[in-house]
Amino acid sequence: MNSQPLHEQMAAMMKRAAELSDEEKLHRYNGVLYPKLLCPELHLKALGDTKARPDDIMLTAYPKCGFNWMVGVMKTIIAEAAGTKVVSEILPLMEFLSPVDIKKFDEAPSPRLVGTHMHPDNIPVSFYTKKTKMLVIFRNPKDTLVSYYHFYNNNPVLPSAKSWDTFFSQFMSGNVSWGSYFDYALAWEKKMDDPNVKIITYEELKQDPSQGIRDISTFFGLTLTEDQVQRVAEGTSFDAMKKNSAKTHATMGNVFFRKGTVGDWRSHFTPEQSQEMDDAFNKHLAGTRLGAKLNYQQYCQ
Ligand code: PPS
Repeated sequence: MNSQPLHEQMAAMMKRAAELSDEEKLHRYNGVLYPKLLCPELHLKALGDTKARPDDIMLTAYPKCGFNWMVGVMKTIIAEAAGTKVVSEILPLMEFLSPVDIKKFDEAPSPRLVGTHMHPDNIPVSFYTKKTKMLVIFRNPKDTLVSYYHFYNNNPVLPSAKSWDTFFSQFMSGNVSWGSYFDYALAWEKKMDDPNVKIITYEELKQDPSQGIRDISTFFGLTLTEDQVQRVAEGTSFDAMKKNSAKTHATMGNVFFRKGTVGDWRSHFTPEQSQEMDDAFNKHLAGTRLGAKLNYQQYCQ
């Protein structure tokens, strides 16, 4: 929405971030923490006015679950799919939009690519009433926590994590930006039967990117040949996206594309922390369909 070049937008944001103390960087809105510079109250209040359309392409994820990967996949699918002209792009996240940006969003031609980290109950209601298709990407909570820890330490708009142990406790209690992983997961679990919602996991996409890309394109009604599927897979591998990240994410490229692996938690968690996460998973998600889809035993134990 912003017509300024990306590197200039980024530089301006970093300058404003440097003027804030860690304590000033987050604020609460309706009980949930958000980065103040990116999601000021004015923007969060205005979000509810956003008018969805049935042909919007919505990508949604809890922070650090693979949102930017999905953006790359979706953009490449759209570019490859025959006859598809893209798109008004409202990214990175709709909660960053000012009221003026929301007006531009309302006027943008279809189809629009939109994204959000908002809890599903806080996604503007029109995305449900208009039956917009939403792709949700999940990641196992241990790797999500590790990725978030590094992001706090390397993204100037967020406060730096005081220590690993402190950040671990904050994540477990939901005192991180965009709130609790488990609240978020439980809310999507309730929507798993909605035909307009598709949940995929970081781990399944990592294991078989081509199948993930076929499933995603089918969900959005976009047809790809096998050659196109392979091109999307190659163009959106971690290495390819990291290599291109100075163009797509300016100075923050190496921060958004950090390591891109499954199981990094093993070099961070103490046995006690691992047990605490296992207990939380069992309490909240064991026995649920989303819990089964996350394949916790395989990736987290
Ligand atoms: S954000 O800032 O909340 O939107 O972060 P998000 O993009 O959701 O997640 C960042 C993590 O996704 C990894 N990533 C990838 N993994 C595999 N393949 C590709 N192409 C890819 N692109 C991004 C990124 O490296 C972050 O994970 P970590 O574990 O920190 O490396």
